[in-house]
Amino acid sequence: MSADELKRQAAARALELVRPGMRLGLGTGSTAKHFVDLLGRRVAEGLDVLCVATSEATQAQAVSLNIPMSTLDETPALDLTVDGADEIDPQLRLIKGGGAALLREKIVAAASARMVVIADDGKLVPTLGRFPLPIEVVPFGLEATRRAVATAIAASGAAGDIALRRRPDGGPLVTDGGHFILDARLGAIERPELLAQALNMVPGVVEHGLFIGLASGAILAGAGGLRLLGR
Ligand code: ABF
Repeated sequence: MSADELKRQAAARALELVRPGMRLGLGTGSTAKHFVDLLGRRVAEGLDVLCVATSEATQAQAVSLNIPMSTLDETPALDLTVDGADEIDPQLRLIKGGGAALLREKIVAAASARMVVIADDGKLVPTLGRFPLPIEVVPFGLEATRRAVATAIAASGAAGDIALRRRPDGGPLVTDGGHFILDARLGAIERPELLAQALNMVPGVVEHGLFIGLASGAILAGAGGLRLLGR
């Protein structure tokens, strides 16, 4: 089975968690895209849900499928968010932000009673950090912020290169919120809570891709079938 088929399998399992009347957070990325696609089919069959998107891309996809959409201003409390991830550890700590949507993803996840991650099981790692950690920063003071981020990373006991994420044409990638992204290649993050706290203290850091205590469950698809973590 291809990686894409595995992602769709995980998305299909997550759809079983959706009940009529639910307020849903819709994730971003290729796995979440499958979920939105499958949800659109159910909505076309009459399923009644109200959704909030984590990115402009997901918003556009959902609107194209006639999924009823809202905002966190109108609908500030969600029942369930289904989203992808770049890495998942056995304690359901995540790295997210490879798709540059981490800020809205974290706000939507935090507004949800339950967040379920969908992914192929290659994303499950014993220790986070093989995937570069995305850190969203304001453009003002970029170099000073980059240095402060390096200091915060060192204070947490981690180390590695920090690179500004660029578009294919070489310019800085700009997020939906108008910010830049620094990718920190750390190899291993032995103390994610400590690193998260240290990054939260850096002026200029808007958000980072460590999602700790947000995911309540994960649906992982692999060659051997589906594996469920948490609830
Ligand atoms: C978003 O999409 C992310 O936070 C993560 O970066 C990415 C995962 O993408 P995919 O499902 O395409 O691997 O959920």
